[in-house]
Amino acid sequence: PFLMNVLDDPQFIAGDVATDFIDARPDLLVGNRSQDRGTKALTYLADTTVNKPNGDRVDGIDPRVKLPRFPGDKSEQPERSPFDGPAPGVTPPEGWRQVLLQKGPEGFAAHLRSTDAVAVTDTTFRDAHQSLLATRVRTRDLLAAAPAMAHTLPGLFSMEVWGGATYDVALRFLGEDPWKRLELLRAELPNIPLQMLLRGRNTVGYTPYPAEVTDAFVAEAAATGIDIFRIFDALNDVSQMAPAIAAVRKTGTAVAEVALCYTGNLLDPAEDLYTLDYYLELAGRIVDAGAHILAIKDMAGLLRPAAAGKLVRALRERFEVPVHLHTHDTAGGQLATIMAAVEAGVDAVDVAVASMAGTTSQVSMSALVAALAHTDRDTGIDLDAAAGMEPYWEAVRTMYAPFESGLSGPTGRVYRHEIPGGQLSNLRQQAIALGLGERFEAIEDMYTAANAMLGRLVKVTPSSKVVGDLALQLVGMGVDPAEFEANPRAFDIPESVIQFLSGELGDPPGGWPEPFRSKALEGRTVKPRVESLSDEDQAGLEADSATRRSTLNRLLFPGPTRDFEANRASYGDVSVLGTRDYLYGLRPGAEHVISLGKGVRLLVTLQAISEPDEKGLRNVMCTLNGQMRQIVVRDRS
Ligand code: 3PY
Ligand code: ZN
Repeated sequence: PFLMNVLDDPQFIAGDVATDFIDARPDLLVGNRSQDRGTKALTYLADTTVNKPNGDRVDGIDPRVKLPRFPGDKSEQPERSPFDGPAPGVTPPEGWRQVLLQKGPEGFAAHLRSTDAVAVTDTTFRDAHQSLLATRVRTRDLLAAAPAMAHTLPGLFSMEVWGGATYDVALRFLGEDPWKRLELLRAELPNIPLQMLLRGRNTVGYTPYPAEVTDAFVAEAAATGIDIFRIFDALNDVSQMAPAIAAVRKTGTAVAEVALCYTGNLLDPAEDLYTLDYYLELAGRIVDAGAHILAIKDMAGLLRPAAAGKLVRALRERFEVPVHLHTHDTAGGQLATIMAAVEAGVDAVDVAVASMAGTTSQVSMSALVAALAHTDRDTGIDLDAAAGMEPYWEAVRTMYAPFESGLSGPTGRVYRHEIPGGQLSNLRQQAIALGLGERFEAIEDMYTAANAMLGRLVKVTPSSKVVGDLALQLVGMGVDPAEFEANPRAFDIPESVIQFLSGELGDPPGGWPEPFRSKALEGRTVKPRVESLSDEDQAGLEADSATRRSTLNRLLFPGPTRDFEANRASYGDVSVLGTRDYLYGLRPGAEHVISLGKGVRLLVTLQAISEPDEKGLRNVMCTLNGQMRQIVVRDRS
C-alpha cells in the first residue's frame, strides 16, 4: 500500500520528484491508501509534536468553559464543535444588521447619524489580534465566541472580523481558507453587521491589483457575508480607493465606509502638511467619491483628545455622513480621545474586548461602555455583557503566547516614530529575529529617519512596510541614514522602497522626496503600476463562487495559496483541530479527542517517538481509536 500512495501522489505523477522525494513526503508511507482524514490529521499532529514550530506545549483550561451562557445555549454539550453551525431554533435578538437589511446602505448610514447612542464596533476578531497576536487567532476560537457575541451583545453596531492581514495569515500560517471563516462567522452572527478592512486597490494584499480583482473580491466578500467595507489607501489617495468604493456601491447591499488615515498632530502649529484643512479637503473628496460613512483611521494612535474634538466637529459640521473613529491605544490615552470625539458628536467608535485591548490594540469595550453609561450618549451596551466576554479571551490569549508582541505596556515613543499598532508588534518580533531585541530603540530611530527620508508618509499597510523595510535595511547594514540619503545607489535598496519611489502605490500627500528619489531610481526601469489579467484569470473571476475564491487567493497570494493547497493535500483541513493540538502537537500519554466535524471523532494517544535515524526520520507511534499507528516524521528541529 505504501507504493500505491506514492504512485497516486500528484507530485509524483507530475514527475516533479527529486531524489529525496520520499524523505520530503514521509506522509505517503503511512499504511492507508485512501489517505483518510484521520491519517492526514495524525500526520500533521505527529509532525508538529516532533518539530515543535511554536515551542513546548503548555496545557490549560479549555477557554470555552469561560464563555457567558445565554438562553438556548448549546455550547456546553460535549459533542458540539464550534464548526457545527448555529444551534437550530436559537435566534439572537435583532440588531443593526436588521436595520441594514431593512433600510439599505443609505438608510443605515442615515440611521447611524441620527442615533444619540454612541455606536460600538468590536474589533476583537480582526484588528485586536492582528495588533497583539500577529493575527494568529484561528477560526475555531473566533467561531466558539461568536454565538455568545450575537446573544449577549446584540446592540453592537458591527464586528470587524475580516480583511487586513487575516486573509494572508489564514493561507500562509494557519492552513485555513479565509472565505470559509467568513462564511461560518456570518452564520453565527445574523444580527450584527460584519465589517472588514479593505486596503483600497491593494484589497487585502500589499500591491495594487487591476480593478477587475477589486470588483470580484468585493462582490464575493459581500455575497459571503461582509456588510461594511472600511476602505483606505495608505497614501490617502482617493483615486486609489475609487474602484473599491464603486465596487461596494455596486453591490447595492453593502456599506462603503471610507477612511481618512490620520497622522502627525493637527494641533501642532509647526505642522504644515497634515493640517485640519488637509483632512477636511480629503474628506470632501471621500464624500464625493461615494462614502456612506466617513472613518477616521488613526492606525498609530496619534490622534490626541483636543485634535479629535476639533476634527470630528469640523467633519460633522461640513458633511452629512456619519463619522466612525478607529484608534489604537499605543500610548495609553485613547479613551480620552474617544471621549473627546463623543463630546464632538462622533457617531461610532471602535473598541475591543478588554482582555484583548490596550497598547497596540483598541481601547477596552468595558471602559468605554462604563464611561458613557447613564450619559446622553450611553452606548446601550450592557456592561456586564461586555465584561462577560473577557475571561474567554484572557484564556484564548494564553494559548497564543508565542505570538505576543512583547510590548507589556503603553509607549509614548509612538508620538515620535509613528509606527502603526499592527506593525509595532511585528517589528519587535523582527528585531528579535535580527538579534536586536534589546535594542529596539535603534529600529525606532531608524524608522523615524526612514520616514523623513521618504517624505513624511502616512504610514499604514503597505506604506508602513516600505518605511519599516528601509529602517531594517539601514540597521542591518549599519549605515548612517544621511549617508544613504546622499548616495542611495551605493547600497542595496529594498524592493518595496523602489516600488514605492516608482509610484506603484500612488502619489504621497507631501510630494516626492527629491533629489533622493531620482538618485535612488537612476538607471532603473520603472515597472507599470498594475499588471493586467490573463484571459484565464479573468474567466476565473467571473465563474462560480468556488472558482472565483480560488482565483482570488491565487492572484492575491500565489505563494501562500500554493502552501495552503499543499497543506490541505497532506494534512486535510487542520482548522478543525483544537488550538493547543494544532500549535503544539500531542502530549505524551494523554488521550486527545479530535473532532473532525460531522460526527467524525478520533481518540488519539501518543505512545512513543523513536530516536531519529541517520536520515533524521523518526517513528511516531500513536493509537488512533485503539489501533496502533506509526507515522514517519522528518525531524527538522
Ligand atoms: C491593515 O491594513 O491590516 C491594517 O490594520 C492597517 O491599519
Ligand atoms: Zn487599526
